[in-house]
Formats: sequence, C-alpha cells, structure tokens
Amino acid sequence: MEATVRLSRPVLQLTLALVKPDAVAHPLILQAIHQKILENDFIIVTNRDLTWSREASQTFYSQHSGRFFYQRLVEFMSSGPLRAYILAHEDAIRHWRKIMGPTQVCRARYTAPHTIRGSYGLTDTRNSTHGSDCPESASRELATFFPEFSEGAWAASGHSRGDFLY
Ligand code: IDP
Repeated sequence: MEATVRLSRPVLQLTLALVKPDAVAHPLILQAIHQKILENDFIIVTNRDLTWSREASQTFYSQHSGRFFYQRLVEFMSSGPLRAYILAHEDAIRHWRKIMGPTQVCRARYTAPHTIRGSYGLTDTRNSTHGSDCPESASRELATFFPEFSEGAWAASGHSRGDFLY
C-alpha cells in the first residue's frame, strides 16, 4: 500500500513594514534592513517611498495621542522620507515584529542586539522600523499606504510579487 504525502502550501499573512526617517536617511542602514527582509524569506509584495504630512502622522498614531512622546513621534515621522513595504510570510506580523525587536532601543540593545532596533535604533522614538501589531491593524495600515492594493486580488493572483526595487 502506498503512503500518501500531502504537501500543503503555507498560509501567507500580510503585514505593513515601515522604515522610519532615521533609517531611510542612511542608505547603508536602509539597504541592511532591505537585506534583512530578504534573508528572512519575506515576499516583498510591493514597496513605496513617501514623506508624510504632519496630519497623516497624527492620524496614524492617534491611538497614542495624550502620551508624553506623541508630539515628538508625530514630528519625527513627518520629518523625512519613509519606506513602506507590504510583506507576506507565514505568520508575517509576528515574524516581522520579532525581527524588528523591542520598542525601547536600550532594551533592544541588551536583550536582542541582532534585531533591527537593537542594531540601528537611536532612541525610543527613532527606532528605525514599524510593524503592524495585529491582522486588523495590518489591513487598516495597508489601506493607508497602498489604497490601490486589494488583498483579495493578491490572493487570487496566487500571492504574486508586485513591482518592487532591489
Ligand atoms: P511598536 O512600534 O513597537 O509597535 P508602540 O507602542 O505601538 O510600539 O509605539 C509606537 C511608536 O511610538 C514606537 O515605535 C516609538 O517610535 C514610539 N514610542 C513608544 N513608546 C515610546 C516611549 O516610551 N518613548 C518614546 N517613544 C515611544
């Protein structure tokens, strides 16, 4: 009797990854982060460079309004270019957040020095990257940065890569 081997394709999840202005300002750091994405087997569905208005930054981080760091964060995130990626991977949200490392840079340096924030973060505000924190945030954030992107159409296309730069 022959054994049947079933090979199922992994279920891919999408996440929004942002490279913040502190890292985009340094081409070698931007390149190193891009390399980290590739080394960790993400599919880069697409990416885009943009600069936020102060209003866009306020809206994106509105959940933190009232926190002591909010104004500083809003100013910083609209102070220079950002790079936004749509990344696909099995369990992409958790996978990307692990590669980013802890929010607080001191903590990242000591407990996770090989993460992006542990390696390149400058301060708790200027901590190099952002990643969605749950599927609902990911859908909302993808729509903010890539309003033309349709998760349904992407799935129907067989999870293809879009146009992107290496
Ligand atoms: P996350 O980016 O690790 O998901 P959040 O708590 O969602 O962390 O905070 C959003 C961003 O706000 C952080 O990435 C960081 O830039 C900034 N932030 C969070 N906590 C602090 C803080 O204690 N001091 C300064 N900035 C902070």
